[in-house]
Amino acid sequence: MTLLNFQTVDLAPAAQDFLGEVMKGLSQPVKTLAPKYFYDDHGMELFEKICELPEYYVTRTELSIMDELSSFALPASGQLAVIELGGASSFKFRRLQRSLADIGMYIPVDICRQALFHEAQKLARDCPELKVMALCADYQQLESFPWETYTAGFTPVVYFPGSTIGNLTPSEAKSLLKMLRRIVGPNGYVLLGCDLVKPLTTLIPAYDDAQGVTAEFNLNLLRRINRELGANFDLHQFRHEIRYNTDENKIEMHLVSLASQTVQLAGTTLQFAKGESIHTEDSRKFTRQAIEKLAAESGFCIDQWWTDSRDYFAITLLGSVTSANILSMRANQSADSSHPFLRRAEHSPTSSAARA
Ligand code: AVI
Repeated sequence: MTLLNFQTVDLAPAAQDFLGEVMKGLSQPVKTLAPKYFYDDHGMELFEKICELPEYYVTRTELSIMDELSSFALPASGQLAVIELGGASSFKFRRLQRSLADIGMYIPVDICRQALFHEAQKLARDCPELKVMALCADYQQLESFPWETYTAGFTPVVYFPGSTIGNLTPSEAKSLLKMLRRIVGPNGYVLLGCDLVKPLTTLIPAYDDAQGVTAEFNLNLLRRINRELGANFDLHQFRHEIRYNTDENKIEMHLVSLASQTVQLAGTTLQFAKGESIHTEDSRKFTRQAIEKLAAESGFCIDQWWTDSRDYFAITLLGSVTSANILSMRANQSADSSHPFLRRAEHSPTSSAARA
């Protein structure tokens, strides 16, 4: 059956240079591997398990904030076009639909073509009133995409949940937000999930759980390199390790070599000293000031900020810095109740503006 509300656009993103990036990362004095390579099929399954772990508060808390909002509207004219980065699973968008009023169009963006198109089609079938356009593209391709052609008449809102922004370096995060500012224009928004700084007694177990699922997720990267690139990593000779970098407020994931050993990869012999680590991921934790700074450097300001009762996670609505919203924010400081962004937010006891 043809769905009139569904279309796909395939920008055919270039295949990633897995071998080149692995070789480069493992040839440096401090060995690294890029976290984007965690997500093969097994890695995705493991990540889903992580999201359900008792120690991993991130997903549960983000969803609870969204549910608490119950219903909120943006001060936008017309319907919203929600553009979700990493939208191969429509799970979070379906929750967002329950809270955010007036969504007329949904554009999930991902490089995983098959999962993206399949999920988006299911959503279009379930929501006949919603226009769904699945866009297979990498982030670099988004800048030159003719957004106006597809979203004319809608207010664009980029949705970037899960604190995935925390897995980027500060300069990557800033470049991404600057690009998003250009995409959404002066009247659009970014709805950003950010994990917040919190005590280590909560943070460390979230990345080093009792069942060892996160350890398996980390080690699976070596398994993937063995399978796809023909390397011979012995997974028993590496250990998952978590470090907290207090200067940069970030959890670091490492794979530490348990012995002095060599590994063969594409005709090259890689040396590992006993105790040497491969740095596989950073997961940055934010303060409100850090997000404000990042937003300001990218041409945004915080229009709204919602957290949970423990201040573990924040959902942040970033709007363009325009004279109109600066005036509106000033007015908000003197008269909360008249603020347009709080039309529905007073339902949320933890909306910081509502608390102020
Ligand atoms: C995807 N990302 C937000 C996760 C995080 O918490 O940084 C990835 C993750 N790594 C280990 N556990 C979860």
